[in-house]
Amino acid sequence: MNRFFLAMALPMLLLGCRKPSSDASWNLITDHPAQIWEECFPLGNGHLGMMPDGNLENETIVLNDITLWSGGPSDDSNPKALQSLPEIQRLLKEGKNDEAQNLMYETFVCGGAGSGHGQGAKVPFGCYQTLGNMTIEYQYPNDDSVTNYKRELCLNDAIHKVSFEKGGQYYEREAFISRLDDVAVVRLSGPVSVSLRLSREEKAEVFADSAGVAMFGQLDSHVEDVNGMLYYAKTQKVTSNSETFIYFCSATDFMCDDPEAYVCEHLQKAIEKGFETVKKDHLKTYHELFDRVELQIGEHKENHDLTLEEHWRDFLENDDPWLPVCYFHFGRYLLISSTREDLLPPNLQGLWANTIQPPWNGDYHLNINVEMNHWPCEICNLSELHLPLIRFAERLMPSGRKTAQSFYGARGWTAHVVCNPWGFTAPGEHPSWGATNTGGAWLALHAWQHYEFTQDLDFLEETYPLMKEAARFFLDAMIEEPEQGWLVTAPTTSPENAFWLNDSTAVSVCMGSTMDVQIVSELYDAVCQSAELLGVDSAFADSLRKAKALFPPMQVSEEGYLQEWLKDYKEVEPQHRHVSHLFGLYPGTMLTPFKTPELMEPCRQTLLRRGDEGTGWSRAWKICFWARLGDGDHAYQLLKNLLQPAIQPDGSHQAGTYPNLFCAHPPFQIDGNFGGTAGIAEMLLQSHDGKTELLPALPSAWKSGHFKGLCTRGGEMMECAWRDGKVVRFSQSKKQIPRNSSESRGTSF
Ligand code: FUC
Repeated sequence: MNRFFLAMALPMLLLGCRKPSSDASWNLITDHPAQIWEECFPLGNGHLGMMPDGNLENETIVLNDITLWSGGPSDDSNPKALQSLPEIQRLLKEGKNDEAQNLMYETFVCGGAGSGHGQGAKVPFGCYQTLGNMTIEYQYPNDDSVTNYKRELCLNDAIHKVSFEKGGQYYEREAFISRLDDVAVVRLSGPVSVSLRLSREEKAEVFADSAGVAMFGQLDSHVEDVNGMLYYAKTQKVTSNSETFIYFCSATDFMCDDPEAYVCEHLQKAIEKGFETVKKDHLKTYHELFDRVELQIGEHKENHDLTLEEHWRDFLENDDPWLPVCYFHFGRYLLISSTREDLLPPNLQGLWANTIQPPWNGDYHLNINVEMNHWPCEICNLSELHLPLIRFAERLMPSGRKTAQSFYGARGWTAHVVCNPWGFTAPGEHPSWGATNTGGAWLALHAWQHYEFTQDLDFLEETYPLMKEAARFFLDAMIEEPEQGWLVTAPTTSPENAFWLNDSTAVSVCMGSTMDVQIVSELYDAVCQSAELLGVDSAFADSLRKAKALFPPMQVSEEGYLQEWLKDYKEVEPQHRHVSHLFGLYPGTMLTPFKTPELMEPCRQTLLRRGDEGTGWSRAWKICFWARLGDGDHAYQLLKNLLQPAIQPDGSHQAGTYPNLFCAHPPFQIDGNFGGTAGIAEMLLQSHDGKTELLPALPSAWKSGHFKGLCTRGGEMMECAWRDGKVVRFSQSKKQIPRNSSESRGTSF
């Protein structure tokens, strides 16, 4: 364990920091077109997304728009729920969890179809959908064979390139999506003529004229008297001398009143500006975000032309650090590419989906996934990209209040597990996974975390109601369990594990799961601290403190691990992918070597019992846990497991990483990318225990390196260099508070 505490090292600070070389470029390179979607490199500007396959004759570019959702706002209340709540709670108090769960199947689920058991496209819940495909057909002057084919994504510039030679001619395709101009642009050079098509499996009318190709349609809402979402997409081709430029934009009526006007205006502006200016502005706005952080481990390879496959082999066989560092930068790239202040947070697939019905509806899952998507935001200096999630949570409040009232008779707001941009906050259709009601509280804690890292009191004041009302829900809804008189959530689950009741019946529903205790404790603390900082609500804060004193303590099982439930039940799946009861270790901050030294060994035992496997995101979470435990080598082991190639020789998919570096649950789910990025940062810098620690969990494989721009709670940016595993230089500077415009609040439900 290599812990270097800032407080003890002030003299070093004065030595200053020699500027490390920062011109390392991070390019994902391959020498062949993509055969499957998970080989295509993603482009995005937080609104529009593109994944070109780089094919020679017929190139397919999968298109996305982060706002494109089917479904619509629906009434998800269930009149039977509140009536049956006392009976469910009585059964739980009597230890009849199985009977409580059975009753919940009938009464304590959302009214209606909920998330449609993953088939949201058919029900009001809806799903995130692909926008469709752009197909570019290329006609070359000769049919000579192709040499020197290269397909690459430059993370430093957010530019995708395909280049090759054919018949003695050099061809290049360059693509990027501008954040500033909100258009995608492709530049094609070389003697080739191209024709363009837009297509979509359903709900699409396509119209082509000399000005370009437009595609528009309306998705199904499946809600009576509610119109489905309208979208409009258009591409225009501009030819000049030996180059062809393709401009593309799309919009929906979720983000603006008139999608067609939005698209035409943006295309026209960009075309008038011209490719070079649009590109210059793209680079400027992108660099402003991406260049905030540097990370380099070991010597940067001079050979810039190694393919991703070659780097990957070097990592798996020789522990070469290029791949994990690139994975870290790729995570920052994905975050910048998949969200922007005024729109939606990244969903289960970020903003990249190639189907009408993506896995799990491509939705916002609140029992780990969407939160994990945001773990890198603060530490990786992309604070403003946290705001779409926090605004999303604020927009959930009206429906969350109804859910609190109609299911629990409680004030405040709550949200459960599955969630969409239409404000779905009710329990899911299956109590075994859908009954956890700390989803809203977990989201509210993101507002507190944003404050901790930015120290922005205006922001805290603005978002205080989000946290306060989330806390109020639990003040009303928690009940006293009969044996110890502890205050607990009921009914609830420990996502998404089950336990053996009386050694024979597998049940999920319970009272006071450890994760709930931890989330609500941290929420109450955050509200009390906020109230103090803002000089408000002292009586309310007192009521939270009093209630918290009655929460169950953390309990250690007979076998030495942290108990997942109130009782020492045995898990149905001891290696379950969720490690919910370690929420307090990460992303929470209540279990630390400083505050709870006696619980560090039980946390370790919990992790050993869960094992080092699991879905992609589960491995990413475990990197973070081991980093918080200060065990860099174990964190590194999990990083290695996360970076296992997902596609097997027989074509099957396993947990790990796809050829384009997308995380494989499997299938592709972006949470693991973000969790892995946050985990790497957490190995290098921690700041949750009232002090800043440099290299708190440095693996022995990472002997030397430097980072710059990672952030701490308290609003500092850190720069640090190390050699032989020891800090040789560091410096810190104040971070600027990111812009927090009230215009970024977007559509309300
Ligand atoms: C949670 C996880 C699943 C999956 C789904 C989208 O429910 O338990 O593994 O990631 O979200």
